[in-house]
Amino acid sequence: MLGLGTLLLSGCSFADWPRFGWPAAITPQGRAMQEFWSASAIAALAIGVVVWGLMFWAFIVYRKKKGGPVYPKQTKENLPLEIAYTVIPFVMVGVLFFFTVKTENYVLDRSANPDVEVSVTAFKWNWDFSYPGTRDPSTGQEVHTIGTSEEVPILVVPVNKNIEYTLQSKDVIHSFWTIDFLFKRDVFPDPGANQTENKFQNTIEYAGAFVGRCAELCGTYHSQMNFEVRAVPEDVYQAYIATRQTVNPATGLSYTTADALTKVGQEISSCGELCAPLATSTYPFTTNREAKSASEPLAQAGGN
Ligand SMILES: [Cu+2]
Repeated sequence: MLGLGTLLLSGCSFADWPRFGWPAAITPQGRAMQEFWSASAIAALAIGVVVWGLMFWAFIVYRKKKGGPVYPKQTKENLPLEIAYTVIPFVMVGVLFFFTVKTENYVLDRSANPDVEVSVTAFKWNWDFSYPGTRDPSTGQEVHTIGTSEEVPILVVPVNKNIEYTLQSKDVIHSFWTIDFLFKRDVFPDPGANQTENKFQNTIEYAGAFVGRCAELCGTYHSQMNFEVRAVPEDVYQAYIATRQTVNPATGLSYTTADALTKVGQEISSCGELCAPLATSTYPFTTNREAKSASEPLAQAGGN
């Protein structure tokens, strides 16, 4: 316990400590939760060692001895002991509560001026991602990426930027869960009228494709509400957003998500897999409710 206290006081980072099953974090928010988890597990183990020690000490010292009495000495009441075993757990709960609130406040903290704002609209049964402040020349509205049964929607965001997600639903309650964020938030219809907290922020520190799911049972095709968060370098993100706001000469319409990613991938060759036109972390699931086997990626299922 003394060693643990010294560690806590020295401000040593628990990020490098054993994670005890906690997944690796890709955001500072996820890491804060991991540090709390690691520290809690280590503290619990330290207390466990003390408890096990006391147990085995009692087993050995007070074991039945040859020639001893049939019953050990009968005692009742031990006020100091009773106070100790009431106060100590109370202090432990207090410490856990303090660090829970501290971590939660950090994870839910929002800056007044996020670097990037994205709007997430859930509907039965897919996602509509849009970028406030942008303009799609074909529709005159914000740039949208809307998922379909054939195409998983991709939310393209930059790495190392503070991103604000604003969530709303068009119908029932859904839940926006990007697994690697280690964070999910229910998506309510009409958040204003329902007085639900529908914004959160984070910073993604690693480029990559991260799978997302709907985590609130929302009806028949709930399981098909998969999406992808594509965290890309800043220059790729800027090129992507710029491209989405221009007209694709090949179609006469504004660039779609897939076409824009393809174009940016050609312009910025280092983008590689991060500019793949379609989701790489998941794939569209079969909408056939009669299907007797799980969905498989199209390539594995023998092409389209
Ligand atoms: Cu849903």
